Amino acid sequence: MSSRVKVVVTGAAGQIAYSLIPRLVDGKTFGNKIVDLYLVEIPQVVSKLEGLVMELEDSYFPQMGEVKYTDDFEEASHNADWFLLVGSIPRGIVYEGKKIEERSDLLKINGGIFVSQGEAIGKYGKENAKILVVGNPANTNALIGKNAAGKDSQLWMAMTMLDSSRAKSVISKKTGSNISDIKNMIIWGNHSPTMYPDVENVLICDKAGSEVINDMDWVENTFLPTVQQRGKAVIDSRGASSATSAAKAALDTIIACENPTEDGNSFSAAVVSDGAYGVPEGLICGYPLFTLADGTVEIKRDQSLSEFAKQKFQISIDELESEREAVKHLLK
Ligand code: NAX
Repeated sequence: MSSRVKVVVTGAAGQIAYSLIPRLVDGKTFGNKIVDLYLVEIPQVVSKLEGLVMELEDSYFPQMGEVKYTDDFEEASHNADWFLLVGSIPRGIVYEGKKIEERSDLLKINGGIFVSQGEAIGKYGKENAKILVVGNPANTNALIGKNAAGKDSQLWMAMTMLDSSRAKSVISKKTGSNISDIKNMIIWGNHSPTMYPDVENVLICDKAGSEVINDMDWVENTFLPTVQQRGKAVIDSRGASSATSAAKAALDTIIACENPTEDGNSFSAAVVSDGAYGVPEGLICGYPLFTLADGTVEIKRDQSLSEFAKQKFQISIDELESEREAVKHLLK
């Protein structure tokens, strides 16, 4: 295995990136590999990255390799192992004279960005590059990017790890168990309020959630809405969206992909469907995943879904299909 890893991060001057970037080079996420960073921003703010690079240099990170920054994604993408696509145009800002409120507008604007980034990744990224899309709408941005890249050897993921960590936290409080005793926390579907956090297949101190939590009223009326609306609750309180927890989730996704998954466990991310669990092929859908010793990431295929779970999951699948329909002009 190579002792260097090259990581490209977009949205590098944003709030998630400020928590994320230092921890990419702290010797924990990539172990003892030297981490080369290529930070990308839009032209209007790229100069701010000079200050961030100064801070990184001043922080004493023995595993930090080369650090560069640019507003040219193509330049950054050459031979990269990992792409963390955090940058996107958020809801609520004024873009080309129009306030962006609707998810459909968000899909259109960000869609364009992900076509060009996807093409560059397909052309210049490593054959086995891994791509984690954080910028929203994450699943559909990943769908567009993967399509434009056109390279099946590269692994495109949309981040649902934060949803999974939020769900673990709620379950640990409900059951009085430590968060590390909660495993196989699956987020099915879209990273949006339609996601389905699976309280039946989750393992709590090695016991199935369906045995430990015997309270469908709590599941339906407390657990699901709390997890599904947690992002909004953070925004309502902080006046800004989740940043440090989102950064931690991105790091946890990398660690989960870089290390074999222990038996019985899985981690959450959305990847392309090959029809698994009845999801239409090609959608980027939240699944339980595991990593093999050779670094391959696969969908865990032996989970059973109750009628209740199937019904909830279907709502999210339908949403993913309608998002795909909205961006079909961007798909090859
Ligand atoms: P910020 O607005 O603080 O930062 C985003 C940065 O991206 C900005 O500096 C902007 O200039 C940059 N950017 C925009 N377009 C770019 C492009 N084409 N190339 C490079 N950089 C570009 O947002 P932040 O709070 O950091 O959130 C980033 C994204 O993560 C948002 O889309 C947000 O909705 C999404 N989130 C996703 C989560 C997930 O679990 N998947 C959770 C947290 C977060 O809500």
